[in-house]
Amino acid sequence: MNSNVSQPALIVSTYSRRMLVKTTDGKIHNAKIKGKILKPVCGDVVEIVSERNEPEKIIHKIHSRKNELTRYNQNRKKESIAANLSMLAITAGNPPKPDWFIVDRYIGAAELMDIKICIIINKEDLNWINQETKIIINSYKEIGYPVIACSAKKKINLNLINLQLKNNVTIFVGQSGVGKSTIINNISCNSEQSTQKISNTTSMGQHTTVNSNMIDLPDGGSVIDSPGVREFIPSIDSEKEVASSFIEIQKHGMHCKYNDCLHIRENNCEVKSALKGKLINERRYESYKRLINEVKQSNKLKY
Ligand SMILES: Nc1nc2c(ncn2[C@@H]2O[C@H](COP(=O)(O)OP(=O)(O)OP(=O)(O)O)[C@@H](O)[C@H]2O)c(=O)[nH]1
Ligand SMILES: [Mg+2]
Ligand SMILES: [Zn+2]
Repeated sequence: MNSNVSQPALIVSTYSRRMLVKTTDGKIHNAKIKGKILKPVCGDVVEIVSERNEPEKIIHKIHSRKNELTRYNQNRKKESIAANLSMLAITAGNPPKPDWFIVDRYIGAAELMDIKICIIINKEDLNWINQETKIIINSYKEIGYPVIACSAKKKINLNLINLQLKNNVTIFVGQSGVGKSTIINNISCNSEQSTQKISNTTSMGQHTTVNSNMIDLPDGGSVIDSPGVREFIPSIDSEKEVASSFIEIQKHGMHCKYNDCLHIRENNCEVKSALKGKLINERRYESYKRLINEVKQSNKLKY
């Protein structure tokens, strides 16, 4: 490559400000970011240049994003986790004990981004899927979300996951330890990309993922492995956003008496009627109320 010519590349791995990028010829390069303002994430298309005698490429521009998954960091600033996605694979497993509120939040984030959702219930081999869990799984199916129960360890139903992921750009999210990396390692081809990860010396635990990596799938499409720390929950900002992130509540809410009905204390609320008629799942409605309250509280702190 002529040293000063800019060319597009895809961000395939990030660890702090160190990056791996893939150029259109399929080659992977180390890259660093020019200046302090740009914050590229996995899935970003960027512009890179080479500098004379420098092995690393320089990232100097990020192309506009189709969408991005965001969260609040410790300083309550919104930051991007990944960009240009078409699917969120929300993973649960036991251990750790599933937190369905986190699952609902992720579903909400995907709905707000208008991307596909796949719910993955892993570690089936440990026989943790009891009656209560089955009812929760069914409630997601009833809303229309695909749910796949699988075992990454015993390689059960991984073909069903592959079918969902085909030709999509998917990020795996969920609590730490649910098996996101194990699933991804079992469904992705052992490409140069998946083996060439940025090495990290500050690893927090045995296998815990600390960086984001994008890996190609054998049948087309790619997956992003992300760290699953508990605080890695997506950002949802306003009560209106909460309402649109629970699609079954939004659907019934369209017929409420008041346009700005939040379906909590209002009269003539169709969501409340649907709840009584068991057309809306009680647990999901509780998640909805909890998220409304959280958003209210955090907005109070902002002002
Ligand atoms: N029994 C059983 N164990 C599994 C299964 N999938 C993953 N595990 C184990 O669960 C542990 C955590 O798996 P990881 O794939 O590292 O989990 P993760 O979601 O990537 O975790 P973070 O990177 O910390 O977010 C490992 O010890 C895996 O071997 C499964 O299907 N069954
Ligand atoms: Mg991991
Ligand atoms: Zn209402």
